[in-house]
Amino acid sequence: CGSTPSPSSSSAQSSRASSSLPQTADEQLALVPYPSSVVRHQGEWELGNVVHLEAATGSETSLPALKRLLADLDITESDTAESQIELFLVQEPELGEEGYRLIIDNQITLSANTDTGLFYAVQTLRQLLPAEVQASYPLPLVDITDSPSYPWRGNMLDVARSFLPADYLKAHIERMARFKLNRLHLHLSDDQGWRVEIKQYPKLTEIGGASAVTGGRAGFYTQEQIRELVTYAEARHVTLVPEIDLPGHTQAAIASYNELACDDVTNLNTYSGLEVGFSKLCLTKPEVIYPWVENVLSELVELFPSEYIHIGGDEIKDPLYGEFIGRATRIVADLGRTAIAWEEGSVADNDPDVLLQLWNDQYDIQPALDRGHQLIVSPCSYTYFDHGNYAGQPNTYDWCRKEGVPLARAYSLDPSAFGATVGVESAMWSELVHTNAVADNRLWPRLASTAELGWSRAEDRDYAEFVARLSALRAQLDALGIEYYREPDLGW
Ligand code: TNX
Repeated sequence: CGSTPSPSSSSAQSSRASSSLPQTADEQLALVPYPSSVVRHQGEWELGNVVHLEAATGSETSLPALKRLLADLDITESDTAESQIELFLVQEPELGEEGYRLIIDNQITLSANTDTGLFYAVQTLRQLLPAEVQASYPLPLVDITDSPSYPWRGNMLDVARSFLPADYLKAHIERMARFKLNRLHLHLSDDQGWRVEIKQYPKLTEIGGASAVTGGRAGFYTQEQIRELVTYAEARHVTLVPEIDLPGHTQAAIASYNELACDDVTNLNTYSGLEVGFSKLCLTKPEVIYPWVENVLSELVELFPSEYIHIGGDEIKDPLYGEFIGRATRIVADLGRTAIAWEEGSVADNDPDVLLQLWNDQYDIQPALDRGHQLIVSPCSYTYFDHGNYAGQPNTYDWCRKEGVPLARAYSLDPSAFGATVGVESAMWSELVHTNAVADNRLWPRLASTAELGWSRAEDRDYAEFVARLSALRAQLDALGIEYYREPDLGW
């Protein structure tokens, strides 16, 4: 048993290696997202079924992640094993906060400036290995140096129209982490439902939490569940970014606390339809709504350590809208955090550190860019995964793009084309997504393209290569239990 160091080590960029390794026809390694630099050497090295781990202090999430990987492959640990995997912290400014180096020669060496970087090195190692237990684990001789293009590599789940149980979120966080995605934006409130327990306003979940879109699931996360999810996500370097959608999309809140609506509003019931843009907090009752907004957001920041708190701001017309957004973003700032608003919020007088989330491909965001705002790029014709994997897919929307958002389209987004951006986020609205299986179908494999858009350099992206690499990772998605769409481009 043990390891077999390879005799040869030419430093060719890419060289012929054994077909037992997961790699594509043009010999790219089957990695998604593809690393910034991959130097291949001829030959292989075999990881034994018993390994010796050397881990520096500071690997508090990466070492457990490595141990999970080894356990999944029935690889055990022994101090006397010949195969060695070493994790250690370095100081290499070019690797940044999230970058890492992974060297496979006569051992496996993972190094990074941070535990986050080491965690991503482990994810890369995982993709180089088979998804299931095997008799042996041959690996390519390789020197990978890798770091992301953008700090924000996100996915939004609308859990408000139709609820997704906490167990699904956990599985989803793990799946995201495998592809180095690091922001899970939770759309926690909308007309059809309120999904997070707020102790000062119990009716939000008693009434708003019991409602959902027709055919969808009701429910809510208790504060205890949120805390558990936050801890789980932190161990996977995923930040949970909460959104309370204000001042529109608030029928569930209004049905729970009628005083939030103007006195002439007659519809004070919960709502299960598909319309948008009909409900709003009563902006002419500042003495009622602002204390409520402050109280809700202050409980929210207690629950979510995220630097950013999303206040929504989409699809609502009101003469006092701009003033509301300005006040709401300042409430967030007073709580020590930074607000995010959907693009419409750019009309308000916000501090330039407020992030704007662009969703309409045609929106004129330039004035906000000129004022120094940065964007999360989510143009609907590329990133709205409630749109079909193909034109006419049942139970999908097509209002933004008649042809739907096939994988090739999703992959063709250039996040830098919209101006200063912190990164990219795909969005799964759930008016028409009512089960875990349908959520999987809408999210995968397209979310792998979001991951690559957020990580790799635009000039390195090639759809044919991406497809070949992702196709080779099918067993990894299967092992995660993902009920993905069988994308013909991938041969699935
Ligand atoms: C637009 S784009 C919405 C959501 C809907 C979605 C359906 C945006 C910020 N809001 O309220 O769920 O379209 O595709």
